[in-house]
Amino acid sequence: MSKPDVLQVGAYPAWDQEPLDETFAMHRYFEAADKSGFLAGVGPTIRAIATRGELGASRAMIEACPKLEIISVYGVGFDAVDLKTAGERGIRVTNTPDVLTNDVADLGVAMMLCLSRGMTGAERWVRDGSWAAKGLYPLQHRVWGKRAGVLGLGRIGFEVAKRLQGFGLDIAYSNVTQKDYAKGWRFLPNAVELARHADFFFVTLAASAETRHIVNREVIEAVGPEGMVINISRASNIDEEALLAALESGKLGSAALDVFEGEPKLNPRFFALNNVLLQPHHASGTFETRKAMGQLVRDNLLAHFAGRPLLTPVL
Ligand code: 8YV
Repeated sequence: MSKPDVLQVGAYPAWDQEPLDETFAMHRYFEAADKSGFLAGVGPTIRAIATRGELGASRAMIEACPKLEIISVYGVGFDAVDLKTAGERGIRVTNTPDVLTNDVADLGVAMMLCLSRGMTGAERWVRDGSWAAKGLYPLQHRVWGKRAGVLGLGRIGFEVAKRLQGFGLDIAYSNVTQKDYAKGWRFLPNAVELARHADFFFVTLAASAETRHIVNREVIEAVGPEGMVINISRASNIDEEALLAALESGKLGSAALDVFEGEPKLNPRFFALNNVLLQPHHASGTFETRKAMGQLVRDNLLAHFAGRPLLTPVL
């Protein structure tokens, strides 16, 4: 029996690519010089799309594949998949939740600590000889005992809040609904009130058209000149122009960011700032987690083609 034809939107590590190649006829979209020509050529044979969270599957890509049955996303965020088009055609969609939740939460808390305590500058202070030449590193800001706001108490937001408890932070959250598992954390009804509460403002909600720029200028300025925004969700959840303006003017104290509009090409204004921590969208980027994500991508595809229930369906 011939292998199902799968459109591979982005690169995967060798430990994922090999089993995929063994089981499926993988068509490497990301390697094609003429992507629209490539899609026109292979699209009619494609039964599945294997993509990544930040790459998704556009309406045009889906429509170029008339036999498409399933879209398997390597990542928890499926905001780059045109769910409306997929839903209209009864195309299944899967993602890789849970396996990456703790890594993403770990990096969010690590970013807060690293930026608040000036750890990247301190590393340079040691390495460039400043410690010996100039003495003590400049004082930074403590984390423990301050106030945290978590915007979006889903899987990742919940794990972030759990970790923050260990630092004795006064935790509040905002979410579309109050969560009974919120363990005594204060519920605040919207992002602005949460920002007013927070010294550390975590953006952890799933991105969608409805959440675009939910962290707007008003919210950013409510976090304030002593506050920090930490984004481990999607850049689209924050008005990046307003964020840059507030960081440049001092209306926002600092920002720790793992995601950016236009990534991996950032707005160069970020590079002129000394009150930001910039990370390359690697919150789930550990060997252990990425191997689990790749396995889940494959297991969903295998389940689909075997007629078994999908492991982690979105649609
Ligand atoms: C993925 C992400 O690792 O999970 C997501 O949605 O954005 C990341 O954690 C990334 O998309 C993999 O390429």
